[in-house]
Amino acid sequence: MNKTILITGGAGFIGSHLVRLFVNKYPNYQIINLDKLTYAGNLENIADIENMPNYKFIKGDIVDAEFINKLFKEYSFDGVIHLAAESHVDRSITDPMAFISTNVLGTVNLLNAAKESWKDNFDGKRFYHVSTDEVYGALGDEGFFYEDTSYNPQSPYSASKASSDHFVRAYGNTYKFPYVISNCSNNYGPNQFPEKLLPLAINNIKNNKPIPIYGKGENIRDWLYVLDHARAIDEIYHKADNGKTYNIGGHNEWTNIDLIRLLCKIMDHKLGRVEGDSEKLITYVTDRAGHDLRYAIDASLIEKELAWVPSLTFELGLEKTVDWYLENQKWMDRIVSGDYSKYYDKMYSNR
Ligand code: NAD
Ligand code: TDX
Repeated sequence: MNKTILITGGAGFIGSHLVRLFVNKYPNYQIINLDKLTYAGNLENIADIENMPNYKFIKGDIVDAEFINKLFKEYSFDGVIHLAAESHVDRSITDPMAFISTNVLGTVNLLNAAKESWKDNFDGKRFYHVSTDEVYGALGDEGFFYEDTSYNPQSPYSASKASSDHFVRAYGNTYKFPYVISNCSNNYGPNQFPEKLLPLAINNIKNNKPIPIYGKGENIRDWLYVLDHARAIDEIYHKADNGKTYNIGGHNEWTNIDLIRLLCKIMDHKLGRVEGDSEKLITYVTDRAGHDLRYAIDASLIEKELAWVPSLTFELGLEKTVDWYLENQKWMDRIVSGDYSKYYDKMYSNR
């Protein structure tokens, strides 16, 4: 093994795709997946690689500084790719403290442990913080987020991610700590927890339940297939200079309502329904508080400097995604039979 890399949050949606990519692509890396297994963490997401010789799972909480410090002493990591986070905007509106705890304190704990572990020599070491486009705030009808767009977070979730980005850069400036950051747009694909718009809608359409659309459905998101995000992280981890930030996005903006109409059409076809049937499930509900109008990433820097581009068209990616959820009904059933139904009732019954 020529490198030991810690990936945090590897039992979640994006982390599980990244862990699989690294374990398979880099047999000479020892990949340690650290995850607390919150409601969003699911070892089923990575069951196919659990016995690989270069992979190990450790259950643990990044908020527990003592545990994190011990882990760094035990493993002497060469690199950290940090994805563990509370990730759902709606939950951040009802419980901001959990976001401050994991996203801010947890990140600073990892920074401290890495700084201590690497203090004699930063050469060849790297701390990669996986962040979001939401730190830049909301756009109007025009314009894009660039790497130097000022931060203007609008939700407790994005404020916590912005704060953690600031800490990473502050460690870079103050201690010459070796870091990179990327800010990515909305991901979609297999294994996404069904609190998020697309898997929630897929599950509801399948079960003939209302599809809740916040406000008028006019908010715009820029969608990227999850494996393309994982590929971008791989490129940045291996090729970017220290201190760099890259925006990652799909050049793929959709209003929520148009996105859901396209999804309904695909699902009508897959489920053998008459075209237009699933659209009847669309239900407009009370808007999300402080709902950001539009996100749009300018990804030209990563395209130019690292030759990364999305590999899939959106229509193909969405179809693959729908196929995965329909073929993996048991994965969804196990989630929705747990605490999810309590969450769903609380979040949607009064809207
Ligand atoms: P997710 O909610 O699916 O997964 C998060 C994972 O982190 C889970 O496995 C969870 O168990 C783990 N975790 C949470 N708290 C922890 C703690 N205290 N200690 C250890 N592990 C903990 O999230 P995701 O959608 O896969 O997002 C991963 C990262 O990517 C996050 O940092 C998020 O901000 C960022 N991001 C997500 C998107 C998106 O569209 N989903 C877009 C851009 C950036
Ligand atoms: O039931 C819903 N109805 C609805 O209209 C849900 C859950 C969402 N929406 C809207 C809100 C957003 O405009 O759909 C859009 C997408 O919502 P989410 O899936 O909750 O994603 P978003 O809030 O855009 O944030 C996502 O992308 C950026 C991830 O959850 C973040 O972790 C990531 O940083």
